[in-house]
Amino acid sequence: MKLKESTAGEKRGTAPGGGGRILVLHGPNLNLLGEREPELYGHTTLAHIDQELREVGAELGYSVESFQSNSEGALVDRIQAARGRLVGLIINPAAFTHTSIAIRDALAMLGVPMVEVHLSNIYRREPFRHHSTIADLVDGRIVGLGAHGYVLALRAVAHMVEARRSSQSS
Ligand code: CA2
Repeated sequence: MKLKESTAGEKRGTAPGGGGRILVLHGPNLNLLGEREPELYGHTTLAHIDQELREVGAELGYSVESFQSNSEGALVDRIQAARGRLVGLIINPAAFTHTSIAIRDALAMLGVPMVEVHLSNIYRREPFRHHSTIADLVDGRIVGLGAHGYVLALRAVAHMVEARRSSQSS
């Protein structure tokens, strides 16, 4: 009986006694953060952002896992692999924000709280950056606040996970 409970918990990304697993996805070129174009994207590296998210996640009781890829297919594969194994998701699809129906379709199957993050204020930039294929699918969006936007997104996802749990248990 005990074994069965922990297996089910692991599958949906809920460690025993913990808040669960939150996945952070970073799209193409974000691996270069802090190295190029700091005037647009800031000086913070992706490794630093991921480290901070793990630390804040641990304080909130969540395990935070990050994944970056320059490939649309790899991001879709990672989303599919996460089905049923996480409690929330944060995504900056980078350039795929404006083009990818494949990422949108994969995210639509998850059924967990999701927040879209952009480092820059995409609405102050070229018109082609104003459209996001996932804007209406995600629960919330944070744009233009730089690296701090990810921490805000993490807190928002944790808040939604907890609100969902308390409404399910009442
Ligand atoms: O503002 C954002 O977070 C973006 O998602 C960043 C994408 C851009 O295509 C979106 O329109 C808005 C670009 C990410 C490129 O990242 C770089 C990082 C360092 C140096 C060069 C590119």
